Amino acid sequence: MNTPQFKNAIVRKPCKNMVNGLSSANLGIPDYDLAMKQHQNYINALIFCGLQVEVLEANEDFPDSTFIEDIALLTPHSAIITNPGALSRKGEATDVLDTIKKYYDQIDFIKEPGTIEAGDIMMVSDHFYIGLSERTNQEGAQQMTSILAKYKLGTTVVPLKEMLHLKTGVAYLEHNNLLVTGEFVNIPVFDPFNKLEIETSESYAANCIWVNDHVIIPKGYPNAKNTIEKTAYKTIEVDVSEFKKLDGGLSCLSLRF
Ligand code: CIR
Repeated sequence: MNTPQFKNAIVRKPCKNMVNGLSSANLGIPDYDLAMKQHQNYINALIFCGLQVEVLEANEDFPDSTFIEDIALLTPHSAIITNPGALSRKGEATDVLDTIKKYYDQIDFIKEPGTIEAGDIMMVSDHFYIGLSERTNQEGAQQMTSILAKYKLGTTVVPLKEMLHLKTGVAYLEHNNLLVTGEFVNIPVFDPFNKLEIETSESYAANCIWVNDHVIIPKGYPNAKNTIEKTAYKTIEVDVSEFKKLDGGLSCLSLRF
């Protein structure tokens, strides 16, 4: 399997209206000023890992728009603009399209009645695992499968029971290593991987990102950190407490390609 090297990332600054973002976390209202600082630290970590980071201005019309991962899947071959399942997030990609066009000639779109949020899509080389969730439906997964097939990219569908998105509970760290927690620990579809289990009390740390052989992890999860470091990765901790209040994690905050 090829190990990718990411060169670019696109992020979007949090908006003040993030206090009205979707949430089931019960952790209180996010502090916008602190979120801005944490977002800058996140950008710095991506830069440290060698990425060129394009920073988009906030969009107050969409409280969850800082979670830019969900609105597009950027593969080495094409960009696919998703159709979020959350009503308040539909249309979130519109003002990002021009930026994506700078990097991609080939752009495909998921259309109604298909819905999909890219937090439900995990890339493993030229294969993509697609979570079926409250945000991603069969039709959305089917459309995504057909689009990816044009580029000889395969898919496997993974039904979710509890988690918001697939990548809320799994993260591919390359070299066949897969972080897993909760409902994903024992499902056979992930048996071919070397599973690194994250205990339930630290499950938030299962959403971390591999970026060019560093792993960016959320601050405050010592056992997860230890597990990842034991598998020979260098970790970078970033505090994302204000995004956790909106059910968002490290992967959600960027498009990496
Ligand atoms: C939402 O519910 O859509 C946002 N509050 C959080 C999105 C997190 N995105 C992700 O897991 N990829």
